[in-house]
Amino acid sequence: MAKEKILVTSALPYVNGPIHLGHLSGAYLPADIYVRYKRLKGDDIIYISGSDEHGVPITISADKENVSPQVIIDRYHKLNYDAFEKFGMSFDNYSRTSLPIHHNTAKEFFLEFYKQGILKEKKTLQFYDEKNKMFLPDRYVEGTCPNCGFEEARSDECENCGALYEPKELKNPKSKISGESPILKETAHWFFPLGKFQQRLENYINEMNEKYGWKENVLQYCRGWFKDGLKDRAVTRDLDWGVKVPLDDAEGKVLYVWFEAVLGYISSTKEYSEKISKPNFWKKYWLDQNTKYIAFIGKDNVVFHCIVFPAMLMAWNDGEKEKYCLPQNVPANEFLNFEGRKFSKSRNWGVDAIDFLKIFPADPLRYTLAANLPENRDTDFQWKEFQAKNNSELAAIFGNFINRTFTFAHKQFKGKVPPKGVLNEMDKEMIKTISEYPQKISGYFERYKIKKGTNEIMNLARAGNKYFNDSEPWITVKTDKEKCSTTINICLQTIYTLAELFEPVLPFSSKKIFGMLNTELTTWEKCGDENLPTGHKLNKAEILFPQIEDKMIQEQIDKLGGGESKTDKNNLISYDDFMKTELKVAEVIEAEKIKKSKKLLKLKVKLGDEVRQVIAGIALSYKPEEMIGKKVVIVANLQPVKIMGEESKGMILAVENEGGNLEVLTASNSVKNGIRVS
Ligand code: B3M
Ligand code: ZN
Repeated sequence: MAKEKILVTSALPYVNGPIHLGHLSGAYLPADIYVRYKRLKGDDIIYISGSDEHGVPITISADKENVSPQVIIDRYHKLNYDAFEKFGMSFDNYSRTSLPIHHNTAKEFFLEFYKQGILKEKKTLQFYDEKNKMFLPDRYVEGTCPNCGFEEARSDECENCGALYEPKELKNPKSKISGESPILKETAHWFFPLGKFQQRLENYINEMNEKYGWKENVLQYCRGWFKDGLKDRAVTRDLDWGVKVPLDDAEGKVLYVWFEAVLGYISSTKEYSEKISKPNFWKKYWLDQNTKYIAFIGKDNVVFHCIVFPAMLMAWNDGEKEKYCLPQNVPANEFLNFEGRKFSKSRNWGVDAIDFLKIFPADPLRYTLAANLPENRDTDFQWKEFQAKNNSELAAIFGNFINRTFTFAHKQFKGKVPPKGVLNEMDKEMIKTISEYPQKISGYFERYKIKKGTNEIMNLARAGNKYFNDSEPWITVKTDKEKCSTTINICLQTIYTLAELFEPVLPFSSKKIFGMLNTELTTWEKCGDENLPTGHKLNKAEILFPQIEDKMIQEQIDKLGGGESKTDKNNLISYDDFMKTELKVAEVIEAEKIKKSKKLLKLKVKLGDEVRQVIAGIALSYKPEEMIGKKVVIVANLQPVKIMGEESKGMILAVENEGGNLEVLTASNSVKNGIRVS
């Protein structure tokens, strides 16, 4: 097969905190496995990423700690860089968007669009904090979503229902800095005409999908955006941290973080070119329409990589200068949850990559994550499963196969690869399997099915163990030494193949195995039964995957969720405090949907003689008619509130189940309405 020229990028993580396991399994591990695999195939590939060091996520973290943004980015850039290194990420370059090379690249793009006349300057009303004399972009304002009633919605976008709106539509806006209600003040911004590119973007995505098969989840997101119609997007913000808008009349304005962050892929490649003293090297990848550009991201970044960034590149390519390649595929992953819930720093739920890697080696984590990647749906990390993957698969299957084979080779054949004799059917079958395996795994990795590929490689280790068992070398060593010699030869060749195929997933262990085999890793294609010549000297075997004891896992589980609330006495409430909350059983007698809301149901419930109205965010999990007759538990003495114009007196208790649906807590029919839960 002809060698490919490939450019791979992984999303640039915001450096407002440490990356956690969810990040690793979204945009990093799958990319690294793909890149390592492609390198072994001998393709011409470059792998690029870096830190996203601008934007409101950074300035808010800095404000919280009362330090400058520079302190935050320096701290977390280093921390994440180290975590990635320990995890075995094999970036060719890991840059920072605060570098001059990036600022210049971003300004160049802005100015090109400005000169082309496609940026529109518009006056808009923006939230402004009068106390602190500053505009409040993006996450600096929180309020109630005008569409679904979600109370932590951002100034122009709701994370809960995905609605986009004008800041003036947000209800009860509060400044995150002063806590006060901001005013709306006029300010001018530059807008990129996304709508103008809609047709071309649709054509581009359709064409790429037809040629290269895009993931269904990614196509769904894009179609959703197209259906709503693409609108002009402001590409500047009133902030002083970021890439300054390169125009005279733009004091106090920077480029919108997303506008410049995606260009970070280009500037990181440029930085690499400078590091290797070949300043034009980046052009070889970016400025060739035949480059296979693959952008690995998490699902929350789809719109920016499939719509905004391609539109920007199209706009640049419309100009007089060089032409950039667009992403050929964007294999975005869904999310990884942690022990059944979303990762949450504030609730101490999850584990940071760097903390994990201080206790456990990288390969068992890489394997556990790879075997369970959220490729098509959200998946879950569980400590016990991590332990089982290490002990019952890596150690008991793969490690055991290597150990028993090496033990035989050293004890019976003086630590040398013994010759093959006459082959029986089982031997021939095993040789056929190992020579076919690389192509089989390629079939998965080429289509970004990393999870399936990883699990299939472990199946080869299973097949190796079975072959060992069925060949009974512990018997043939006494009865038929030539047979025994054949078995051990084929097992060693299988180990070679496994070490090669597992290199992308288990790079550290693979390296050790090649050390044990006293040879080097060559290329993906070179698999089969002739890699280790007869008489080749082997090194001593070492334990690759030490057992992870229950105690170590339990210690980790005990840390979860606890944190402050567990140790901090102040978070405990007294019996009297608890009794202040009146939980009561209430029967639902009427239920209807609230118009304009996907999530809310309006319920009439009966508590003894009293009938009252309660608004509940359960419409995605229950049809109105399913609720009628249910005896639910409500917080009965909650202050009444208005949700989307409807009064709500009380709150219904519900839990989220494994599938992410809500289940309301109910009492049986024999319990009377209005009775207190205690
Ligand atoms: N920094 C979002 C994130 O960290 C954003 C990605 C940028 S990719 C150019 O999740
Ligand atoms: Zn909403």
